[in-house]
Amino acid sequence: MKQVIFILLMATAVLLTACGAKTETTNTKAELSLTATDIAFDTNRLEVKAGEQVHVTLHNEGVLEHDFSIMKMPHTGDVMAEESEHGMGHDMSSMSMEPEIHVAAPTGESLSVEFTPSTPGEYEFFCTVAGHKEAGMVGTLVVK
Ligand SMILES: [Cu+2]
Repeated sequence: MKQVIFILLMATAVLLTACGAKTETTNTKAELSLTATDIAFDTNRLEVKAGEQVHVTLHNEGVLEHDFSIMKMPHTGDVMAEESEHGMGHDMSSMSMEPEIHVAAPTGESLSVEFTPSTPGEYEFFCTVAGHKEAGMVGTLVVK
């Protein structure tokens, strides 16, 4: 008898999980990760869908500070960027304008930024630290 109850409980759990999974698909989130080293990103192409919430985690495995930035990209809602507890290591005052999407990770840290692109297109992402973009820390975020 105990076994029957156990099986019934298991069946209920499976049904509940199935329902839960269904509601989750209506609120999809694209999880992307990017690793920065000195001086490169591990990928130069990221693909997401318009209207989908994107969560990008930047893992800094280099000894320098690196960031993930997009100067201009149409998006809906707020851009939520994590900030390091250790403060920002680089000065961005030399930039003529602030990037709309920006997350900076000091060495050894992984920090993320969340945003929802609204318009299909190709947008450049890069590291704003002086000289890094020129050294190859640049890529394309493709919004489909
Ligand atoms: Cu960099």
